[in-house]
Amino acid sequence: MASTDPTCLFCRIVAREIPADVVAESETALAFRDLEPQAPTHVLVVPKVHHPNAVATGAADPALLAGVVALAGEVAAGEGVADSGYRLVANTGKDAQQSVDHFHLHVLGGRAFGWPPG
Ligand code: D5M
Repeated sequence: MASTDPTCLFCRIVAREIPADVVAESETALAFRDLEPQAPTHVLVVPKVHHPNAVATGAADPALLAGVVALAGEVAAGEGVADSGYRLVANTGKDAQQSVDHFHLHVLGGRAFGWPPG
């Protein structure tokens, strides 16, 4: 059953208990600027209910995962990086250095990225 976690940083941002620079919102997802930007555009897109990662979100509610991706696309267009290209990143688990246990898509753009990622 989807819910919110009062101890979760991103649930608290969704609840507007912690301030964030919100750039877009849908019925099911919120987009706000990352506090530690790694690119000229660095926005996080999160579902408004708590799921620990992308796969768990999709397993519980495929439409919600699609909604997060759709809002990420709107953010990229709004930031003017849709044509030049951008990166969607979903760090998942310890080795990927996921630091917040609430699914978030990083929308990174405005510069060229290297591959493979570090
Ligand atoms: O990414 C978690 C990201 O969350 C990381 O890039 C910093 C960012 N962060 C942490 N606290 C905040 C607040 N309060 N507002 C905005 N952004 C924040 P991960 O993939 O889990 O490493």
